[in-house]
Formats: sequence, structure tokens, C-alpha cells
Amino acid sequence: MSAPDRRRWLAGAGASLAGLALTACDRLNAHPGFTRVLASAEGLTRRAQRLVVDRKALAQEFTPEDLSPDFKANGTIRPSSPAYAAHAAAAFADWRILVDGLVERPQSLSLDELRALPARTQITRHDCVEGWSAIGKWTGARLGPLLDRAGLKPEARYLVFHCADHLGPNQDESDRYYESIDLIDAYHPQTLLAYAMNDQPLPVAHGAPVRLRVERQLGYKHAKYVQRIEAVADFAHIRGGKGGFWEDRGYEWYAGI
Ligand SMILES: Nc1nc2c(c(=O)[nH]1)N[C@H]1C(S)=C(S)[C@@H](COP(=O)(O)O)O[C@H]1N2
Ligand SMILES: [Mo]
Repeated sequence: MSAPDRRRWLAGAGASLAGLALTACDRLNAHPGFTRVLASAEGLTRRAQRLVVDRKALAQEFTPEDLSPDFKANGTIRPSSPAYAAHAAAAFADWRILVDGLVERPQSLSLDELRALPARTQITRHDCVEGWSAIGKWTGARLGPLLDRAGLKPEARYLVFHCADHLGPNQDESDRYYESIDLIDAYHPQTLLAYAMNDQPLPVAHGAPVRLRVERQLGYKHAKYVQRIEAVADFAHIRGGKGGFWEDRGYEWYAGI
């Protein structure tokens, strides 16, 4: 295999591995031969194997005693648009989460519909690139089952999260917060569309009514005020082309911790 072919194959292997339903994934993981087969099949290097396997490991979880008494809110703490203010005043009764782009069945979910999806609660540490951390308890819909419901098309490789807030002086589309993750993180069992924090509805300062939790990455990946999830083959054509608000301003796209 030539080097570019091999890179493409590796990327495909990662994506399809992540694309397996969790149940199938768990069953495969329980099978001792699985990772060995994956590693040997097309001569995957040891490093690539570690990349795929390690990225599925869980982030550390904590106990209620570990919860930070004061979880800092960062970036936007109240989106400034009148549309968002109206949603907040109505307790987000009409908020929708759109799932579109490269999917077979575009979704438009109310918060009730989101809350009816397979959920998970986890106590994790949030690490901001600015050098602070806080431990919080998050409850939300697991992203994987929602993606299965929408049916990702084979070309889909990334998910772009479009947010309701503008961060920066222009307060227009060029300042709108957005983020993106790949399918390994999308199907990670701790990746949630969180609607509750510390057993309360998610506060406005922390991204109400819905924010992403992607626990293996730094804080800026955890998009708050999520309105739309777009499945794409690549994000070169979106905004600054680097896959996120901060990435367009020089941060790493993959912010693994
Ligand atoms: N929509 C949106 N999401 C965002 C941000 C933001 O400004 N807008 N800031 C990011 C950064 S840098 C961090 S550290 C976390 C902060 O989340 P918190 O306010 O719950 O602490 O949100 C991330 N997600
Ligand atoms: Mo951050």
C-alpha cells in the first residue's frame, strides 16, 4: 500500500470502528482477538493501533464528594441575541436540536425528545486550556444512539456543532461559536448532549439548554448552546476551515487529554 492509500485506509478503519453500535463494539472488545485482528489486518503500525484503542478508553470519573463547589463558567456566559433571550424566557420550550448534513434521516428534536434518548450521568473533570479545572456532574443523551437514529451516510467523517452564541466583537456569523469532533469521539460512551449539570437543568452560563460533553478533550471542544449538529465529510469549507471557533484562531483541532 502506498503511504497516502494507507493513511486513507487507517482513517477509514478508525471511522468504521467508531461507527459500530456500542453493543456490537462492546461485544467485539470482549473478544480477545479483535484488536489483534484489527492491528494485523492491513499491517497497522503499533502507534496507529494505540491511537485507535486508547481513544476509546474512558475519562476518569469522580465521586459526589469531589464536585467543585464553584464550577467556573467560561467564554460566553449568556448569548446576547434576542432570539436566545426569548428561548430562555420560555424555559427553552421551543428549542430544537437539528441533526442534518450527511445523514439519511435528518432530525429535529425537542428537549423532551432528547431527554427520552438513552442517557448517561457522569462526574468528570473539565480542563480548560487557560489552566483551570473543575469537577462537575453531567447528565445527557449519548450522542451515538442519536447518530444511529439519524443514520450517518458512509461519507460522514466529522460532526460540526453550531452554537447559538457569538464570541467576539462582531456579534455576527464570523463570531459564532462552533466546534467539531470525529466519529471516534462521537461514539465514545461518555460523549453526551448534556441537559443537566449537578442534577439541575443546565444553567445558562454553562450552555443551556444543551451542551456537548466530550470528556477526552479540553474545555473548548465542549460546545455550549448547541442548536445544530451537521455531519460532514470534512470541514475545510466551513468558516475558517480549521474545525472550530478557537481552532480558526490557532488552537489545535485535536485537544486530547
Ligand atoms: N458556545 C460556546 N461553547 C463554549 C465556549 C463558548 O464561549 N461558547 N467556551 C468554551 C471553553 S474555552 C470552555 S473552558 C468551556 C467552558 O464551559 P463552562 O462555561 O461550563 O465552564 O466551554 C467551551 N464551549
Ligand atoms: Mo476553555
